Amino acid sequence: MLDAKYYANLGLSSIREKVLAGERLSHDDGLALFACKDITAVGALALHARCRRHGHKTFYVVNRQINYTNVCVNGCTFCAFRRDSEAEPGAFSLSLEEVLDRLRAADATPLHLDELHIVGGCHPARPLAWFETMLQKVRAFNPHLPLKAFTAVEIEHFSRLEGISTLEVLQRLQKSGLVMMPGGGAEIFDEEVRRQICPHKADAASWLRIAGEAHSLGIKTNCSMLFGHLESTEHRIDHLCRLREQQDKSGGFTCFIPLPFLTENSRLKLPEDKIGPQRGLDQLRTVAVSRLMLDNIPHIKAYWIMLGPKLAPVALWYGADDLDGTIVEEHIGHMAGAQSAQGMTIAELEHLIRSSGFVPVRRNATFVPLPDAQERTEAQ
Ligand code: V47
Repeated sequence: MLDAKYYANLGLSSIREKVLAGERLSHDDGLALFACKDITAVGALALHARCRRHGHKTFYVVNRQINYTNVCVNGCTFCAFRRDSEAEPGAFSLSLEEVLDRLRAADATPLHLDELHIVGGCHPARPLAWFETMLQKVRAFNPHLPLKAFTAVEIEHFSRLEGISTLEVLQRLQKSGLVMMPGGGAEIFDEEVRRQICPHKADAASWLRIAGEAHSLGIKTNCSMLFGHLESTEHRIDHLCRLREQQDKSGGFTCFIPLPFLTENSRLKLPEDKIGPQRGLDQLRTVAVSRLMLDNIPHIKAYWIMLGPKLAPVALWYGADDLDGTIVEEHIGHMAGAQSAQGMTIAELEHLIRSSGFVPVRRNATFVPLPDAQERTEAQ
């Protein structure tokens, strides 16, 4: 499949050799992969790197997402989820009881959650103590449920609100049960693009510093990139290189999620050529290049909510090894026009993985593989 002559004709000989030898690709190699016309040649290299790490395993998690509020002080121009104040139509802020109700409802089904994923907007008036109590109550309800919550952006917001360091915020949340942080809020690190799409959000240096602080405390985190808006391929490669560099230093990134920008209800208006059906190819290529550039991050997620259930399984052949999970309720993508369902059952996820030619592996929030349902029953 990785025929030497074919790659030579594409001008990708040295990249092919590096991938086969497990060597690191350079910034310019990343650009060459974006410039290569034959997307299947790029995909085959990414598949090789994926299979070297994971074979044909594809991971999924039985999880529930809870967005506690969409009221946010950041005012990012791209974001269809956020509301500037409680008074705006469509604004919501869950009470502690409403958060717990969602958890109780999920627990009443046979799902047996292996991850609770909690994120929200940067609310102007919710103190850190509210979030500590929330984590403590969730932990009291189910001490075995891994809590994945708060992006680096929320951590910085709590630190500003409380006038304490981000490290102290992380220590307090960890004490209350935080074990893992989701990868959102990274958007695109380039300062100029960031100024246009999210000028008030934690900047690139802060986002990366907070990830490093979390890692130093033993809190694993994910990382992400929002792409397909104003950024160029250079900006994408720069973003991936900054994540790779941070990972060399602190080592706690578990999974990278390339998030294709969904354009509905956004104040950020894109030119026609950026929003057409050709974006599917760009999304697959970006998954593949991410796998090839991020040689030190074990997992690449094809997040089915944003990629859609048709493209996400194809992305498994382009370097991704994780689909995320059952989800149950999702707002961020759906308020931006995601056509996917709100959730998938375990059977649907496993069928999707098997029928795409892969082997499903159920995992928990920190990517520890779990015994499958049959093994669980037999062990009881
Ligand atoms: O931070 C916001 C992005 C992120 C849009 O860590 C958008 O396991 C596309 O980070 N179109 C939230 N993307 C989602 C996220 C995530 C999801 C699932 C799993 C994990 C994980 C993380 O979504 C935001 C932002 O980067 N986003 N608006 C949009 N219109």
